[in-house]
Amino acid sequence: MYKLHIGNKNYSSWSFRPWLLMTELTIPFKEQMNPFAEDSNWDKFRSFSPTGLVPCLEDLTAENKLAIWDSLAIIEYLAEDYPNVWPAQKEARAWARSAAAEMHSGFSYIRNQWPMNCALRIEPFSISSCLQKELNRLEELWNEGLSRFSGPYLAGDKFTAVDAFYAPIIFRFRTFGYKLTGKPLEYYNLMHSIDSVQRWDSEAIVEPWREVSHELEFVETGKIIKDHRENQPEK
Ligand SMILES: N[C@@H](CCC(=O)N[C@@H](CS)C(=O)NCC(=O)O)C(=O)O
Repeated sequence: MYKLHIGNKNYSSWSFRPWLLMTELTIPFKEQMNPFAEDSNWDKFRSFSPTGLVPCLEDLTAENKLAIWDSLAIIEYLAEDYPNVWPAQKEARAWARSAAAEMHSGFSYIRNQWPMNCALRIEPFSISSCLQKELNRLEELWNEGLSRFSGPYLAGDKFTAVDAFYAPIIFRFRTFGYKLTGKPLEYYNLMHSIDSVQRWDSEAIVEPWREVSHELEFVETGKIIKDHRENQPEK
């Protein structure tokens, strides 16, 4: 049995990856929500995660207490017992691993300039050339996977880890109103139709917490046109 430590569903894109993969592949786990603190998470998160970051997976069946920190390491750990984490075909598996690694270590402008916030809809003031370059690369990558492995998922006919890695992007694109066409649009719609994606989304917008640094990430990015959180804090 696993315990998956996650951060706020509204903000934590890294947490969303293993949570979605485990939920979609029906890998049993206990979810441990750790809301972000206003000042520092270090002391609080260090009780379960050596880096003080989420996500972190605890394997409760391991003889000695075993924590696996970092989303990519978590996914590889799960893959040792669940072969359907990655595509079955070797070429698709290599492509999926490369694409997941690219997201893990790249796309910094998308990740920093267009943060994940399930509740908000934003009109961006502008799109920098660096951000546009990454958006173009991302669409190229999605087009390649969807054509090469015939869809409807990025590396073939089944949801695998590479889809989990790109899942936060579909919330970012929705927030910033980024328009897709063709195969990437079909993929975007498919991902939004997945029950577990909808579950994360609906649980995100009823969270009671507002963490100031995450809320302020958008001030310089664009104009907030809608906030879907039902339980707005009292003014
Ligand atoms: N590379 C790490 C990134 C983890 C990460 O940055 N997590 C953020 C939340 S999405 C966090 O825990 N932030 C808390 C903090 O910075 O205090 C992974 O893939 O797990």
